[in-house]
Amino acid sequence: MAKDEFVGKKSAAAGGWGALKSCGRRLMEARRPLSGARTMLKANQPDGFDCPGCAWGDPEHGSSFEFCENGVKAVAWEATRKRVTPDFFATHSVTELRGWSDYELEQQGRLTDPLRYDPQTDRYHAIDWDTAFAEIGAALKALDHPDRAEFYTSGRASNEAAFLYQMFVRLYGTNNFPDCSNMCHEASGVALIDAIGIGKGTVQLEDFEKADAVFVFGQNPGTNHPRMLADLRKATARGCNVVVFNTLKEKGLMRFADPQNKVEMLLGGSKPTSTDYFQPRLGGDMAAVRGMAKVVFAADDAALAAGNPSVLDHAFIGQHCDGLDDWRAVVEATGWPQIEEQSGLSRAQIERAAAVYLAADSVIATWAMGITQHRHSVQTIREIANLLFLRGNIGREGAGLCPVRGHSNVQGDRTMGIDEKAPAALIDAMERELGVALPRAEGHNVIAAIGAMLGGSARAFIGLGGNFARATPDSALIAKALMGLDLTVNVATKLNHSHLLPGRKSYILPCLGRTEIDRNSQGTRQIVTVEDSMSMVHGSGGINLPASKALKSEVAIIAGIAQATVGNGVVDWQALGDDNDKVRDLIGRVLPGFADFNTRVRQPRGFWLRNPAAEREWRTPTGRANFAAHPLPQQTEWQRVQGQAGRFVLQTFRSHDQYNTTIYALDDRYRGVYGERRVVFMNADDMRALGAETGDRVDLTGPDEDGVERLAEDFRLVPYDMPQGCVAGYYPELNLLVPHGAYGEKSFTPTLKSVIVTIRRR
Ligand SMILES: Nc1nc2c(c(=O)[nH]1)N[C@H]1C(S)=C(S)[C@@H](COP(=O)(O)OP(=O)(O)OC[C@H]3O[C@@H](n4cnc5c(=O)[nH]c(N)nc54)[C@H](O)[C@@H]3O)O[C@H]1N2
Ligand SMILES: Nc1nc2c(c(=O)[nH]1)N[C@H]1C(S)=C(S)[C@@H](COP(=O)(O)OP(=O)(O)OC[C@H]3O[C@@H](n4cnc5c(=O)[nH]c(N)nc54)[C@H](O)[C@@H]3O)O[C@H]1N2
Ligand SMILES: [Mo]
Repeated sequence: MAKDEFVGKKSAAAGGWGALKSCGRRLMEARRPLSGARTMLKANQPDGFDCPGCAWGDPEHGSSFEFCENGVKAVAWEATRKRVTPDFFATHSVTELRGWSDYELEQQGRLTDPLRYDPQTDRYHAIDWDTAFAEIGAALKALDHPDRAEFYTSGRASNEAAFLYQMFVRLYGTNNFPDCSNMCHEASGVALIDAIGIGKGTVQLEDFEKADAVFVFGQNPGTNHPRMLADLRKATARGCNVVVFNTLKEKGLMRFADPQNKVEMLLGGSKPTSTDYFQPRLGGDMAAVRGMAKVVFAADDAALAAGNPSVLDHAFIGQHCDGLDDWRAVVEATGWPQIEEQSGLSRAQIERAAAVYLAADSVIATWAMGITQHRHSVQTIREIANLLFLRGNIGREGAGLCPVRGHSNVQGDRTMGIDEKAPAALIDAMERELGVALPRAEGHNVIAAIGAMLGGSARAFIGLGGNFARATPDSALIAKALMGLDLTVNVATKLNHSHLLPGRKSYILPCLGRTEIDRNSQGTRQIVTVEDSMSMVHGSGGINLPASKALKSEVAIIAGIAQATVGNGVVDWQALGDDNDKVRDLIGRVLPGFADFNTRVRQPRGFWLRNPAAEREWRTPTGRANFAAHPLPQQTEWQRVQGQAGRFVLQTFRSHDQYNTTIYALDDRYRGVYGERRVVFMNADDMRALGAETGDRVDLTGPDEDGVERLAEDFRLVPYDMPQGCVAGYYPELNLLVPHGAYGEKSFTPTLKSVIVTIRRR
């Protein structure tokens, strides 16, 4: 095959027939194609299940169906006909399976039975649930301190599962809750708590119908939040400006053909999703926003000098904000050369963006991983909040801050108390309810958990979903560390690499997926609940038959482990594990905003968790919304490598055919890459400087200041519309290049979007 054969046509627009064709293919792979189609009609409907694809909100007057291509993939993935039975492990040793790719493991299907690792045979064997629980409980009790165990959570876990899990772990005696959120929107939480008193967005879906301008920072909704495209395109159609800041030209942020629009599908049309597109260098957004603020302040000076009214919302600032003068001084002290160099945008481009901001009465800012996975992410998000405060763009219709979450219930899991920082109010409420003292010392986040594993002080790992070994930085080191533990337990739907790195004792506990019917011992159908990016809490009930009779719900599995570990003295685990209504009653007694939980969540769209900041009530120490006066970074990673031949800043992101570490297929249609994941996207001039052509093979080396050699071999170059000095490639293949010692200031999120690498031709 020609060396560049994997590079093909990019789609003309996101969505469209390509999306529908892909849906059809996925549904055919599901257990029964028709049941697959019927399944999708229940996605995000009042009497159906919450789509496990993403955390975008559901509209009030939903179209007859409310899902997207990638939602179909997520659902079909769970509804596959294929099974990983105990026979599978009789055929394949764990060492052999470690040599398989993420994609190959994924293809094997759903786990069917609880399994225990046998080091003698190097195989997993079936085991009964009670024995598994008893052995796991005994191993946890045998540790010399509860802090020796790390309790990981992935953001698909339901509210009920997450609540029980944190209660069990705290009764056991630790706050070690590394979770996927630490690698995801942690910076948003940290920044927003200080800025507005709550670590969540203030925007609801309806606000997108009322905004005059939406700024989309560091996000690829065409792949990761496809339903957002319909809202963006509706916005541009009614004259709202959508301004994109993205290092790469992403198809979905340019044009979108809505598969749910019949006329458009027949005529083959598509509509724009944005009105301006700026391509900052990696890590350059803070400088870009600062530049916009400079323009706004200058416009204000000019307005006042001309005897016109101020362009700032002084009524809002005076009544609600603190710290404007300090920030304004920092902004004025920042020079244009630094702004232009860090952002990679010209002053004229930034002036254009600022003009859109100034012309809009109501502005929304959204962002995702392109903003949160840098060293100075918290500062960048504060800068975005500052900009919105200037014109009172928060706490009113059509305006506000909107971090677009990742996993479908990652926001809910934090609400439920999956939080290593052990907030005092939560612990107080739990102690009141349970009548016993709980640990208050801060536990481990992902970075601390990795440190404890590598250092040897951690002895056990329990994973409630997810794929810790592949999602974390330094995946090669983590793999070794996991295998050195006394105990590893994974509650999962499908086999992944984290399961193949067994500690001395190791278990895989297979659970029901969200699309499957969950019946308790009385035969009653249970629902779980989740919270979306807009703080709507809704119910979710599965409609498919479970993949195997032996599966248990996550709630039942957690209750089983808990009972075997901490006993029934304080909590009747059996009763809770068998009845999600009882768990919800308990949540209602402990967590604010959840009173009458069982009734309210059964209303068609669920209920909104009140967000004080959305009503201009600021639960900050100052009682006000706070401007932050951070200097720009001394140097961005881009500035550190600039001018050095062969050195680049690498961002690791998602292809169109993956869900985090789950690889559905090997294509990335919108970026024109087919059948190949080991690629590096690079500016064409940078490729010429390397003397390289499309498809040429390269090796990448990561940072080695800590003495660790980080090498990713044999990747192929693809020219792409992006700034020079910046490159991009897929997660999780490149995680072994990301040093666990490099993380965001205050957020401790690994710098997954700014890794300094050296690239050499092979
Ligand atoms: N189908 C599908 N849906 C998903 C997921 C999935 O894997 N597949 N994952 C879910 C999860 S957990 C999450 S967190 C979200 C992730 O959603 P996204 O944040 O959209 O995910 P990424 O693929 O990491 O894309 C990062 C985007 O930011 C841009 N970017 C990177 N660095 C910078 C920068 O410094 N500045 C700017 N302005 N742009 C930058 C990249 O070019 C890219 O377009 O999606 C969720 N939904
Ligand atoms: N280099 C790089 N690394 C990253 C990122 C990046 O952009 N670049 N993004 C980070 C982000 S934003 C995130 S959120 C993390 C994600 O990290 P994780 O949440 O740990 O990873 P996932 O790939 O989402 O987990 C997939 C596994 O979850 C299990 N699973 C699926 N559904 C269920 C269920 O319903 N119940 C249970 N118990 N298990 C289930 C399956 O076994 C599947 O193999 O990765 C982070 N890592
Ligand atoms: Mo995420």
